[in-house]
Amino acid sequence: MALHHKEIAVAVAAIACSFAVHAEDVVRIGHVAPLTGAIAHLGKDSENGARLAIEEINAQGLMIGGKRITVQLDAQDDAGDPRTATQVAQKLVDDKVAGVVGHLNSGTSIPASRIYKDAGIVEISQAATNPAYTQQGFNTTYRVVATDAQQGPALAIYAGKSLGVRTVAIVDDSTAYGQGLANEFEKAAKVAGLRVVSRDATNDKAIDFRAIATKIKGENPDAILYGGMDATGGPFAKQARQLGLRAKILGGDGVCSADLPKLAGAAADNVVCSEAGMALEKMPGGAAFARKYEARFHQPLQVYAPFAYDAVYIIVDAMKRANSTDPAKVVAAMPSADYKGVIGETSFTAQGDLRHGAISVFSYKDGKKILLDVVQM
Ligand code: ABU
Repeated sequence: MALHHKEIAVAVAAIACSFAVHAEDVVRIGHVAPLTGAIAHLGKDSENGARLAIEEINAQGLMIGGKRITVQLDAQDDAGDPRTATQVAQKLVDDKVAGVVGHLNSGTSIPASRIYKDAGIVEISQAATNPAYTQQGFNTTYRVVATDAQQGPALAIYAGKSLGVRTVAIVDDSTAYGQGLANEFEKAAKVAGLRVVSRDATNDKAIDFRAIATKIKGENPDAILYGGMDATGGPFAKQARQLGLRAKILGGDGVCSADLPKLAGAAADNVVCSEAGMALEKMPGGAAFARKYEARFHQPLQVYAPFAYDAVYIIVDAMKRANSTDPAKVVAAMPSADYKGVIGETSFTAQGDLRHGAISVFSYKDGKKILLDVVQM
């Protein structure tokens, strides 16, 4: 039967209306990390954490402002590259995300943060530890990990007191993170009475560390602080062992992954590293989170998944308290965040740092990461 013009117009209007309602009810949350390159495994781990949170939130059903909201993950790859990070940040602004979990690296989080600040969109880094990230005076910039101004001293004090280290060489990967951690460690080591015998720099794409390791072997330090990620820290530890260095290798959270033993081989047993948060086994929801994560993704979590997971919930919690998904209202709700999640209770200083951070110290034995100590900040 043929439809009249009026009936067709009503049908078209109804379809258009249903699309409009659907579009309004979808809220995007961005996630940014390196999904390509040498630390893609860390980026994917973080993305998995964010994805898990969003799947749960949608399954539970989210009502905001009297409307049913579906949260969509806007997952982006910045390749750990500062220039790509700013392009990706602009894409997320153009996508009209309500908030961003990211970026993973300090060297990407810092340049991207200005773009989110100018757009009035909250950014919660799941991993960036360089102190400068939150020192820019932006009301949109937050993180759910401790800073290297806490991690560096915790490592130096642990090395001096618990490992009996008296002399230390320092190597960094010339990134904002690696260099920043090395600086903070160096200051604290000197205060703790350790003697810093040398300072060297490599880069985050390096694969051959034999020249630096050979030079340090001649200096015979008790330990070497490596400021960088596991993709270079693992081979550094492995090559140092092959050259016969006896020094302990100290690293920060970038080194302290589940994959380190794959990258360092047996030399992982010579590594002592820290995480800029509570150890998974001590987190209130850590064990349950690890089970859920492994059931969903069929792999062990690396480091940052629980932090990205809670960061999504913190943004959604801000939406609920604001009763709005408007980014400006989400930003306005962030200073009063007090969220109890997997990583513990998260509330922020006026600057956007954690009010109550922790640093956890680990070693490796037979390919397994072992908790040595937790320092509350
Ligand atoms: N915190 C280590 C990995 C992320 C960063 O670049 O800070």
